[in-house]
Amino acid sequence: MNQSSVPTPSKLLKGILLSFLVIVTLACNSDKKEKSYSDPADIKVGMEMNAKLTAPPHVPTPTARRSAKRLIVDMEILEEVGTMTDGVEYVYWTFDGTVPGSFIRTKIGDEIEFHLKNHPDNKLPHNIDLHAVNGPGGGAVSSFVAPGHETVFSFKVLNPGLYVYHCATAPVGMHIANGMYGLILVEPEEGLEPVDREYYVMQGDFYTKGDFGEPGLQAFDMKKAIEEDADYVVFNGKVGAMTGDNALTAKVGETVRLFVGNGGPNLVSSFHVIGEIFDKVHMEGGSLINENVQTTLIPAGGAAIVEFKIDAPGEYILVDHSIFRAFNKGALAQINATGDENKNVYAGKIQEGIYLPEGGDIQEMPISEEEQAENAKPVANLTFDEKMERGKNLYGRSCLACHQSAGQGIASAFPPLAKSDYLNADVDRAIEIALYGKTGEITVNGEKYNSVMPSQGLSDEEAASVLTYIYNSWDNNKTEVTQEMVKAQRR
Ligand code: HEC
Ligand SMILES: [Cu+2]
Repeated sequence: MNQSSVPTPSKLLKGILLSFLVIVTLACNSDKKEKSYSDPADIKVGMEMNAKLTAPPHVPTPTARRSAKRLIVDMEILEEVGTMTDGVEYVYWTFDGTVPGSFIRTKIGDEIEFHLKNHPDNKLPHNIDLHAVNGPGGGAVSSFVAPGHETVFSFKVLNPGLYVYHCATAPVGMHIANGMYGLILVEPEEGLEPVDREYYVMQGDFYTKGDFGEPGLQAFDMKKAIEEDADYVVFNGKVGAMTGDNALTAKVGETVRLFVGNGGPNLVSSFHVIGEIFDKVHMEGGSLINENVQTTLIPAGGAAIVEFKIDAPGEYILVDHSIFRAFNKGALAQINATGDENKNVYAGKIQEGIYLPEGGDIQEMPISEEEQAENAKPVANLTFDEKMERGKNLYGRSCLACHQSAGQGIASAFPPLAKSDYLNADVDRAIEIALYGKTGEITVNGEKYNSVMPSQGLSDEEAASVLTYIYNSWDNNKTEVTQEMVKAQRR
């Protein structure tokens, strides 16, 4: 054996020390964002500060440039009637009057002094369970508060991430189903990376005595809630909270960050933005970042932070990709992006042809015998206002997906109903189309369309309402369509 190859004890020690040094330096170099604390519980807090809370879809300003503080959070619980969708009202139970409740933005090490007030007009006691709390019930145990009272409790935020808060008063499911949830963000010491826009979006499922769209003040339905048979699945508490005039906005070239939560109470969200790929997802709202994601799963009582850059102008649609929820239960929101086109990224339509595998015949929407019987039932004539209300609702359910939110249509595919010369020229023809669909070439406002509109299976009353709504919107000629006019066009 060659003696020199056996290290002496002193050589061995040197070797160990050296490699240890290398490891330590490497570790230090790779961890540039070195933490200034070893245990977040030891972070000293500075002066007291009142938290600025925001209503959805807005979020408070970043905390990167401030130190940890004693942060006073003030929240008021309100039970009040709100709008679920046009013509449908619901008694929401809320944190600060909105669903979801106010967004709370904190920084790791902050000591939160939480003031929870239960308005004297409220009927029930409530409390709050914040998933950002390390402590019994996430604060629920200390925050139980009767109407006309205020409770104060405090906690220190130790784990960076995006967390759900919710009411946890029995029956817990009912308090959550009525809208008692929101998000609290705990930023890391260095803050989140700066972006151009941040928004607050939270999904929730609702259970009403009447089915989707049934007008009036709708009561909570416990049986449907237990069976997880949701009538509404919505973003930010109602159908259309972020569509049309309320759509979120962004500009081409900007980076957008969405703080997305899911209050449940029951359903898991397959969160997707049509036309975008998430450059980054902070999975489950925690520290793990995934890249290049199409759809991210957001559990009930969970959250995610998604980030993307807007590369092309247009409408981007936020959906729960359990897709009937999006088009039939309300889980749909919109980002309108303005700016210059970038043909490199999206060239638009470069060729157009017609493909009609079924020979171009009008396709019938499948319609059950029950529905047929329902449609044949005579209904009392509605007033103009009633028709407008019902029509708007029906438009959102049956026509919007193709003809778009303001009747503007989609170029080369779906003709506009807004200021449509074709529509305004002949009401009987429009009734026939609403009843039986349409195929073959037509010209609307100088543009040719040659496509298929499937039959919509409308009752006389529905056709009269939706057409009255369309004729009395978007600069059309204000025709009022009656059930008699519809009957006359039935084949
Ligand atoms: C699946 C998509 C789709 C849906 C849903 C739909 N339409 Fe259409 N609609 C079309 C297409 C496509 C045409 C053009 C047909 C053609 O080229 O012959 C059209 C044409 C029309 C026209 C005549 C053209 C114009 O612009 O004035 C009217 C009126 C109309 N639709 C009303 C309605 C109403 C009312 C509803 C809801 C009850 C509805 N549509 C739902 C696709 C749709
Ligand atoms: Cu409650």
